[in-house]
Amino acid sequence: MINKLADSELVLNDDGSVYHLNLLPEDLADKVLLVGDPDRVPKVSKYFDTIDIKKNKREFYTHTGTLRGERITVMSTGIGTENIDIVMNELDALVNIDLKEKEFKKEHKSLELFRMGTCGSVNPDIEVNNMLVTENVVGLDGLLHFYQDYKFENEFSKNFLEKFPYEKIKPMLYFSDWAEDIADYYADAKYRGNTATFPGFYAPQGRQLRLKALDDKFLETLNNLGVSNFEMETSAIYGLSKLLGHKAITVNCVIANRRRGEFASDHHASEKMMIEWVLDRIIK
Ligand code: R1P
Ligand code: URA
Repeated sequence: MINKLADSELVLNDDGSVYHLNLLPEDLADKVLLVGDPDRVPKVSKYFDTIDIKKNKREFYTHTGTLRGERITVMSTGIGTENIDIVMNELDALVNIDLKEKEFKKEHKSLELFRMGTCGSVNPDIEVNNMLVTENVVGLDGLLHFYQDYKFENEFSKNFLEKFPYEKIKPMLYFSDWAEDIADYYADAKYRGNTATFPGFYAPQGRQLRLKALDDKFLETLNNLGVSNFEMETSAIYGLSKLLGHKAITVNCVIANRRRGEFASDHHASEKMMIEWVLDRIIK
């Protein structure tokens, strides 16, 4: 493996910060909350005791400070796994690459990553305004096909791959390797489930406005294969965390029940409830 990275591969800004996140190593805490919506960042950091760093570029907004005395970062990722590709690689570079020398550090550092997002349930019994922790994730987005593979199998993934009927979509399955620690943080989440991550919000998630989706029975088919909810980031977070040696766990607030056609009546209130719920649990 080449150790010294070329300027075109590890791109830095003039101040030495990583290209898209616009952060220096000292701007980042070891505990990082990942949220999709940039507007959610101040809604989270307003609970911090102090906010010491505020930086942004494009859709990536970062606030770092302390909460109950512990250092913590909240960062927006925008929508989708292609943004997570950037977030995960640049977060990892901040802790595991010497940015001045452009060389890999000898000691590996593992970050603790907490995605806090919103999702739609495809199990009619999973009700809106509740927290759902992702144990297994099915990536239907394709990002991880571009990385070296790793073999992961459990009962859920074997059954899913055996029965998945859509030939042109190539699923990749991952799981939270933090499963044993989930109990430490999120033991009282109402739901634990298997999430599917998609490269879009409409037809990829079976929504049909003026365009027809792949299959009218898409939601039922995936639910019958054990999928509980749909969103747009977790496969890349779990897959790249596994490959890069970080720990990640996703909690999504269910804001849509797709099978019953319901949407949370006040999704700002749902978001606030989720933020308070997560912050109370990840830093006690
Ligand atoms: C779609 O509206 C967005 O909401 C969900 C999806 O994953 C996608 O990013 O997550 P966030 O609420 O974190 O943005
Ligand atoms: N986010 C998604 O990606 N899908 C939903 O249905 C709701 C939130």
